[in-house]
Amino acid sequence: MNTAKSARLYQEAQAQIPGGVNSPARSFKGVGMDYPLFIRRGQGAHIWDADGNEYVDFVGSWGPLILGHAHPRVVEALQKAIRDGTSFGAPTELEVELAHLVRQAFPSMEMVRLVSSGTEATMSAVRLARAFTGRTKLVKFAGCYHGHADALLVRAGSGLATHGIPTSAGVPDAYVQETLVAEYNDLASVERLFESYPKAIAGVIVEPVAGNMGVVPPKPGFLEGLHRLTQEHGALLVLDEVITGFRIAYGGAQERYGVHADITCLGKVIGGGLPVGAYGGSREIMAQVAPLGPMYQAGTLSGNPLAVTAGIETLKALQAPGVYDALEEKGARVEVGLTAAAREAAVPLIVNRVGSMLTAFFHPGPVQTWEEVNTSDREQYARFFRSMLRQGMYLAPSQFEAAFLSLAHSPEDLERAIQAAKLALRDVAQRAQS
Ligand code: HOZ
Repeated sequence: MNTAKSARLYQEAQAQIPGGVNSPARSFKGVGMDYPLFIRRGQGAHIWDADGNEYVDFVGSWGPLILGHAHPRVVEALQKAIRDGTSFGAPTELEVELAHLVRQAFPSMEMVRLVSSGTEATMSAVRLARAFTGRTKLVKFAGCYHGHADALLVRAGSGLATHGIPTSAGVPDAYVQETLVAEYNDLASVERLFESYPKAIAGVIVEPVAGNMGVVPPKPGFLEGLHRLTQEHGALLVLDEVITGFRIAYGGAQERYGVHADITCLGKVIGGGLPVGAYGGSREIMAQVAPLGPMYQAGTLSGNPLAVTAGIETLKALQAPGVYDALEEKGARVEVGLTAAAREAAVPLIVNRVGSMLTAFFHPGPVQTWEEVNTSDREQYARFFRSMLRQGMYLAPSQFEAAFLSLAHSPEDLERAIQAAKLALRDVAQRAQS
């Protein structure tokens, strides 16, 4: 595989952009490669790099592209919308339409504020929980990642876990003191924090299905327990559905698990590949948000007409009958195929999956906590990744991320991926023996 142009672009990028990437998660360092691929275009489930090599894409821009790349419906709507102007910094009818679609899908979001990214959504949600309760402390979970706002970069997953940065430099100690860290899928660890800090905790923020430490589903009762504990202690439950919203069901984890959120954060799929985030909750909570109330949050490009157009078209496409059954089926095919391939190669591997998001952990299993995730064999993942890439399969360059399937992945794409995985796992097994 010739990737000379990516290598050259990386040289140029490094001179101008820290680490040559605009987000650390994109670096290939965690999988032992010298440079990331520079991507030139995508169509359906496929992408092409700067050298013209084609790959089946299992990253999907880290989740937004549930319809696949350059979906005709989204492209056509964007082409029309762009003729009317790209940004007004004023209300538009489109924003009202997207807000309406979001509220229909998430009944707990009686009001919704649109922002431009998942990071903005979670950062604003935390501020809102503090404004509403008049408390300052926040509970988050080790290995969960909620974007890069200061309060949330404590023992975080995703790129921080990949690059061994448990808590970011530059976050003042005073902020770190306000962030309490519990263990995912361990209700007792949350209970202990509520006991230790009575009437001080504003909220608990959680990825209802952890996706940023790789996929870790909630144990039965975990989300319900968080709801009960927050209610008992006068705190708010903030569900970060940036990944799971419109992904694991149209109404996200709230629909799939029947759990209630006080504040919901959305991103990724609601922008259909353009930058949109959102947060929302009951009318009473959202009445805090300026100009209704005293909690300030703003953005020049919030509700941007192009971004909102891509979101609206994506959500409407997801309303077609059978969409989530199809995603479930594709996910199951990959899970079964990978599991069988690992057994055949005698490689300890467990596939964690919820719908169309999944992670193959190089671990004998079960993987239900951050500690278990963290004992996965990252070297084996890296070897697997490199072999898959050579065979035209583009995976996340880290053991601590999810793979995403889209409606565009064909049965042939998935079959090819499973065959490639067989070879890759054999390679992993041979190296393990040598
Ligand atoms: N949430 C994504 C990774 N888990 C973000 C991707 C990025 O940081 O570029």
